Amino acid sequence: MNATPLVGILYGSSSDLEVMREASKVLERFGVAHEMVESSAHRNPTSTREYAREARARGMRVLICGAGMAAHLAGAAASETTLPVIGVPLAGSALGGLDALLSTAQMPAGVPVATVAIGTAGAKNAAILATQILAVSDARLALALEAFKEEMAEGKRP
Ligand code: RP5
Repeated sequence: MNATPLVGILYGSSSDLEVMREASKVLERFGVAHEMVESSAHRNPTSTREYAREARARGMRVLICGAGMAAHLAGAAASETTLPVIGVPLAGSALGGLDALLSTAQMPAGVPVATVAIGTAGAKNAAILATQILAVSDARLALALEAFKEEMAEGKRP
């Protein structure tokens, strides 16, 4: 997608890419311009901070952050931006993603991260939620979301 990205999908490692691609597929379905960037909160703290700091000025409206294990990525991004941040906890560790779920959701007051389910369902829901946030001020997306709900009612799964 070549348009200015409205949604930035950050993920912490190449090992997260397969699951986070599910978020990208959903955004493609809704025609939401986005980009995917690998940046770890722990291994690349400077580039993660800069990405979050510059996102609003670049025209982005929502960030989706997927990470596993200690999963500091969404919280680190949220601490550097006023954009809404959606966190996707990823499995793969000995704890099956429970570590990432708690690390992503348990933010202190003042720095919210909207946390979705662990893994693929969460990645898809993060993209749907991002689309819903954009649809607050976008009638085309609101209509597309209504059609999406009708499809689900008829049995189609996202
Ligand atoms: C996290 O550690 C990443 O988001 C990934 O889910 C997990 C493991 O990373 P790798 O060791 O596979 O690069 O930072």
